[in-house]
Amino acid sequence: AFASAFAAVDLGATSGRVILGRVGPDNLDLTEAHRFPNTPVRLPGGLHWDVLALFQGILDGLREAARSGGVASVGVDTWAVDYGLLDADGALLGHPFHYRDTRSDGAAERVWAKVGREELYAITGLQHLPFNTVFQLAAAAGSVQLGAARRLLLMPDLLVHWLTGSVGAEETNASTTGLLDARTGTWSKDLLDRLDIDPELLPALRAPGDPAGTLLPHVAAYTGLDPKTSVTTVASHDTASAVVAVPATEPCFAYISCGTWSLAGLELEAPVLSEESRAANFTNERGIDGTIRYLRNIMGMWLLEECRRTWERQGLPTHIPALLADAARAKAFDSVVDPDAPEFLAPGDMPARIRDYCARTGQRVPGSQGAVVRCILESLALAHRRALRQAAELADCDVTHVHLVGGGSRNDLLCQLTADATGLPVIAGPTEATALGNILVQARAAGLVGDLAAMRKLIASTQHLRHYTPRGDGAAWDAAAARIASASRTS
Ligand code: LRH
Repeated sequence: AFASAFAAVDLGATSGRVILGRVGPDNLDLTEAHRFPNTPVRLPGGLHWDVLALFQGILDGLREAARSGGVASVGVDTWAVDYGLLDADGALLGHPFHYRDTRSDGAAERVWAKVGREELYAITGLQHLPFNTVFQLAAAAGSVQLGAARRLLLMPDLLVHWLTGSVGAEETNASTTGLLDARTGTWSKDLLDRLDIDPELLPALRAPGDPAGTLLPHVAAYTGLDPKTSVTTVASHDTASAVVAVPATEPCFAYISCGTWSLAGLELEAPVLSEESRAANFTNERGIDGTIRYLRNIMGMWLLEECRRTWERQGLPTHIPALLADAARAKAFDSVVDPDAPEFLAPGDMPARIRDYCARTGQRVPGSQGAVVRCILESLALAHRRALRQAAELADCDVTHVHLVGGGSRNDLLCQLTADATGLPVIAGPTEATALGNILVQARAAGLVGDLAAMRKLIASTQHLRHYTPRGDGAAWDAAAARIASASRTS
């Protein structure tokens, strides 16, 4: 018997979902109430999120959830770094920018002129990504909108604000802004001051598990949910929620949260802020209960998603299972790319960019779609290997196996190649890690589950997991790793 149902609102880069989770002492069961597309919109001023369509999708999803029975509470997670600005009347100023918009190109240099690159890392512990909130704000400096802004709300906080009227900054996601002090976990007054960012813009922090208010009357009326339904702060950075749901039962484990991005790393008790860590571009983002997500962003399934969109425009086959079957049959180690090369970040003709990369680095140019997909998956497996080995070394941790969670864990070939490349057993699943983490934090706030270890035990005992053993072709992977190292030097 299930005790209560919790609604997880989980927005990803390509779709949003409202998922119902029923949590009991020995069961944890998910059903998808509603799924809706997340289609970014290009305007003359840049690439934006269609935040009104997203909010409407959430309302429709909550209405579906209400139809299927009682909802104890609601939690919201999305991707990191992006935000909306509110004016003095509380109105949204313009449309939130997509992190893949190019307006922050070159903004980092302006920030580093005020706070050096090394010092910025020593304070925030954040990996360098050109779209970190701190750089987006530098790109917006002097704009009419930023001038009129009284509040900055990160995406999940904005959506929670529209559901409840409450204002706050959830701390796992705040840790991706580049404005939080990694040691104290609070907004860095020193940074805000030196970067001329009005501290009043940033709301008070709140922690996963904190109450975030109840539904506004018009939200309750539209969805049919009880107006007293609470919204609970969850780990609103999707990756932080996914890490909650890693079914690890041992202290030192590696994880890869694999979706549009691959986030590969470790869970630590304290940040690693060394110069070596900065040079290797590892991040110290915050997890729940004071944990540190020590990881690096890898371009992830974005490469395949973007190839698929290109092929669709070109009238070529786009059925993913068929493409993966072609890739499984394609020749191994024909060509590899560095998935994190800057040219792969923005939307565009990804197959052409991959071919250009291979040609430029003197490798065989993948011809067929299957060859392109094979190149992507081997390149990701190599990047997983690189990130996990470096993380283990920098954090001085003995990794014995890898948990691969998220949508990418459905990709059999990627899981096997990751086991092969890392030389470690891979435990794949759950695919719905983010929604599960969102739901478990709500269930804990309701007193239904215990600490992080207990949550993970519940995941391990209730969710379907698959095991992959390395096939022992280590020498071939070593050679491929050496090849990509020299290719990225020449590219
Ligand atoms: C994954 C993710 C990742 C961030 C990126 C912007 O969805 O949240 O952790 O770096 O999106």
